[in-house]
Amino acid sequence: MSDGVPVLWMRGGTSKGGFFLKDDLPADAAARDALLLRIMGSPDPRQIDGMGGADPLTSKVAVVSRSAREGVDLDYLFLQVFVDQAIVTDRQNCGNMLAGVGPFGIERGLVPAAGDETRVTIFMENTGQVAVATVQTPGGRVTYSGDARIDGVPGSAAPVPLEFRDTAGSSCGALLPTGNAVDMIEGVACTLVDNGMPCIVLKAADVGASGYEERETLDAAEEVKARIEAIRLAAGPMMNLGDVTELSVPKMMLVAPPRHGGAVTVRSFIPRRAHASIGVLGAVSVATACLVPGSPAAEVADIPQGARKTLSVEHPTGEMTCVLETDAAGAVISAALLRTARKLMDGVVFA
Ligand code: NQM
Repeated sequence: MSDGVPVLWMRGGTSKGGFFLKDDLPADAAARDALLLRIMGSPDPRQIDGMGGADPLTSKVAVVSRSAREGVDLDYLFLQVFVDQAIVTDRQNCGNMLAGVGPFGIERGLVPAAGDETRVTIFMENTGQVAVATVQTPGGRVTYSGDARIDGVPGSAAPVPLEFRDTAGSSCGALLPTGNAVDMIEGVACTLVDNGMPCIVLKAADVGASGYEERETLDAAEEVKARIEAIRLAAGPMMNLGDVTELSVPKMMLVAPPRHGGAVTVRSFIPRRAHASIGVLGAVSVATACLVPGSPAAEVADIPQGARKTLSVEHPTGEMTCVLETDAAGAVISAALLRTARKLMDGVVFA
C-alpha cells in the first residue's frame, strides 16, 4: 500500500470521513481494518499520525460499490474506526455518512446523473436495508452548494434528503427487542429500541443529568457516564447484541421535555462520548420511542397528531427534524430527514 489508496474525504451530515471504492481496499477484512487504522491514526486519542479528527464523528469510513441488487444503485458499508482503541466495527450503520454516499457514487461514475436531481438507491450493508438519497445534479454534475441548513454545520449547502423504509429491528431483530415498552435496568426505566440504530432511551433526570447540558459538560460527567455504561453493558444481551463492551452500539439516549417548541430533547452518547448533535438513525429511533405508549420518551415528549408526524428532536447544537409516517396501528413505516454533504478532498491517502 506504499503507493497510497484513492479516497474522497467528505463531510456527510454532521460527520466526516473517508469514502473509498470497495475495490480500492483489501478484500480481506482484517487487512482492510489494519489499513484503515493506519489511515486514521488509531489507536491514539489525538490521531496525530493519521487523518482522523480525534473524535468518533470524524473517524468514519464509507466503503462503496456498484450494487448487483435489483433496483439498487449502490452498496454502502459503514465502518467506525475507534479513536483510542485498535477497533474497526461494522456493527452499526451511519445515516450522516450516508448523505455523502450518493454524491460519491455519482462523482466516481458508479451512478449516472439523471437531470437536475438524481435519486440514488443505496443498500446499507450493515443492516441489510435500503435508503434513497436525492442528490442535486444540475447539468449532470454533483453540486454541493445550496441553501439547505442543518444544525451542527455552519453555513448552507445543497440539500440531500434521505428516505428510510422498514428500518425496524435493523440490528436487534425487532423494533423493541425485549418486546417491552419499558425494561428496568440498574433501577432505571429504559426503552430498548432499534429503528435503524440500536438505542437505549431513558430520562436524563433518572441518571443525574438534566438533558440540556453542553457536550463538554456531559463528556466530563464521569458519574453519569459510569451509570449509563453499566446500563448499556446489561442491555446488550437483552437487545440480541451480545457482549457490547467493544461495540459502538447500543447508543445511549438521555431524553427530557423539549424547550424550543420541538418534540423532545436528547443528549446522546455514542456510546462513551457525548454526541455534538445526534445521529440520523439515532434520531429516528428516539423519535420512534416517543411514539411507544408508556415509554420514558413518551412521558417527556410532545407529539403531534396525524399519521404523518414532523418531530423536531432537540440536541446540543440545534435540532433534527424527522418526518415519520405511521400506519393505522401507529407503527412507524418510513422516515425522512434532511442532510447535506460536502466534498473536501479528492486524492490518495497513505498508510
Ligand atoms: O445514527 C454517530 C453520526 C452517528 C451515527 C453515532 C448516525 C446515525 O452522527 O445514523 O449518523 O451515533 O455513532 O454520524
